[in-house]
Amino acid sequence: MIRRMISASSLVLLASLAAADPASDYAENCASCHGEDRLGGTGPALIPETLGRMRGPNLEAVISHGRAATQMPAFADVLPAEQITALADYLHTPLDSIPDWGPDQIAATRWLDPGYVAADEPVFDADPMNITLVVETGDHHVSVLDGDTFEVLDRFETPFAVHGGPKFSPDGRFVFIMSRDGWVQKYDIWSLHQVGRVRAGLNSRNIAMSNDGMHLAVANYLPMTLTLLSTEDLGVERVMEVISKDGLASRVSAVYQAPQRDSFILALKDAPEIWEVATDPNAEPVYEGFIHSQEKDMIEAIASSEGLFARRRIEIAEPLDDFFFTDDYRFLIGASRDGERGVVVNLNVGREVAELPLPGMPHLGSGISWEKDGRRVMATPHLKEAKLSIIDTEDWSVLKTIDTEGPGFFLRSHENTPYFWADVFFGPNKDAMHVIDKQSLEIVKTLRPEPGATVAHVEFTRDGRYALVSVWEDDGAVIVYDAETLEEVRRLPMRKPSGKYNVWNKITFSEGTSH
Ligand code: DHE
Repeated sequence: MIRRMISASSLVLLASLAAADPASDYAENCASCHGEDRLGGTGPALIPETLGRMRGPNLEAVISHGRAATQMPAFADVLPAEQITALADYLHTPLDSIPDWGPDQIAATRWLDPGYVAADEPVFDADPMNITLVVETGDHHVSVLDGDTFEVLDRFETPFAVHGGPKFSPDGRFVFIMSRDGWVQKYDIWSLHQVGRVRAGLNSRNIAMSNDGMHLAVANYLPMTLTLLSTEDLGVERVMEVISKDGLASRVSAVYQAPQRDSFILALKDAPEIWEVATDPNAEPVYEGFIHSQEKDMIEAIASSEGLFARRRIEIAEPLDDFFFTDDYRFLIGASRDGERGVVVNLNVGREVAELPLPGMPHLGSGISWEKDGRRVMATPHLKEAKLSIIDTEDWSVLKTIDTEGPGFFLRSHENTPYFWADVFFGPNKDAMHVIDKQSLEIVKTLRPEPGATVAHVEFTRDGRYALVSVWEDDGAVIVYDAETLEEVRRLPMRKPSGKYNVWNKITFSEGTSH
C-alpha cells in the first residue's frame, strides 16, 4: 500500500541514492587530478577547508558543468545528477585528519640527489644564457633546449603537474620548478642534473626567487602558509602562517619577486590584503612616499623585531589575485573578483589609487609592457572575452581594445621585436596565434600552424630573433618561428608542451615577459 504511494521517479531516485558510492566515484573520476587523498594534484584539494570558501556557483554546478578557464571538465554526461549530489556531499565531509605541514614535515621530505655532482663549468658548448626550458606537461618532463641550435641537451623528469614559471637563480645557473601538489625541484643547468626536491606545501600556487637569489618563497593554498626555503640546499627557513588582520587564515593566491624593493609581494585569496615580505635584513623597512603613519610605526616595529622576512600588510577593498606590476614595482594592477575592473595599488603609499574598466576577466598575470609614443603601455588578455586591452600605465586609461578570435591566456614579446604574440586559448579558434604590431596595435598576421590543435604560449630566444610556440597537445610540438618573417623554421616534437622559459629573458626581466 505504502509502496503504491511512492511515485516511480522517486523510486528511481531512492534506488540510485542507495547505489551511489561517492568514494568510488571520486576514485574513478576525480582522484587523478585532485589526489587520492583529496589533498590536491593538478586540481585543488577537495576538502571543506578550501571548498567552504568557494564563491560563486556551488560545488554541484561545478562538477556538473566544469569551471571556465580551468582544466575542470563537466561531469553531467558522465554521472547521474544523484551521484553528483552524493559526490558533492562527500567532498564536504572533513578528512579524518589533515597532516600538519610545518617546518619538520617539510624538512622530512627534503631529498638531495646522491648522483648530483656540481660541475665547475657548463658540461655543454651551448651559450648557457640562451638555454630555454620547455615544460612538457604530457609526461611531466622538462626539455633543456640550446637556444641557438634547438638541440635538446637534456630531458628530465619533474614532479607531477608543474604549474607556473620555473624561477632561475640570478646567475642563470640553477632553476627551481614547482608542482601543484607542493613539490619544489632544484635543477643545475650547468651540470644538466637534478639537485634535489622538497615538498613545501600540500597544494601550492607558485614560487618566487628573492632578488639576491638566496630565498625561494612558495605560495600555498594548503596549508594556508608561505614557505620560505633556502635556495642553497632547499632547507626550510620559515613557514609563515597567513592570517589576515581580522584573524582569519587565508590561502595565498600567488607570490612575486619585487627586485627593486628587495621583497616578495603576496596576494591573499581570502582576505582583502596584499603582503610585502622583506628579503634583505638590511632593507629599508619603510618605502619612500609612505604616508600612513600608523602603518609606518607598525612596519618599523615588525622590521626591527623580525629583520629578514619582516612583513608589511597593505589593506585593499577586496581580494585581488591576479597581478601585473609596473617595471619600477611602484604599482600593481589586480583584477577585481567580479572580473569587471582593474584596481591599481600604489605599493609605496600602500593603498588603491585608480580603477579602470576591464570587463571579461582580465588575465593580468600575463600582462606585458613596452614604450609606445613615449609612454609606457601594457597589454592584457581576457579569459572570458575575445579581446586584448591596451592600457596607458601613466594615467591608467584603456588606450585600445583589440578584437581577437577568442579569449586568450598568454602574451609574449621581446625588446628586439616590433610585435607581441597573443594566443587564442579558448573556443573554436584555439589553433590561432595573433601577431600584433606594438605601435599600430593592429593584428599583422594570424598563424595557424596546426589546424584544430591548441596553439599557445610563446617564448623568444635571447636575441629575440626566434619565437617558440607550443602546440599544446599530447602529441605536440614546439614550433620555432623567425620572429621577423613569421615563417616556420623548425618543429620539435614534444609531449603537451606548455610554458617555455629562456634563461636570459627571465633573469634580465626582458620587456616582453611576464613576471
Ligand atoms: Fe596558470 C602561470 C594561476 C590555470 C598554465 N598561473 C600562472 C601564475 C598564476 C597562475 C598565479 C603565475 C605564477 C608564476 O609563474 O610564478 N593558472 C592560474 C589560475 O588561477 C588558473 C586560472 C586556475 C588554476 O587551475 O590554478 C590557472 N594555468 C592554468 C591552466 O589551466 C594552464 C593553462 C595549464 C596548467 O599547466 O595548469 C596554466 N600558468 C600556466 C603557465 C604559467 C602559469 C604555463 C606560466 C606562464 C609564464 O609564461 O610565466
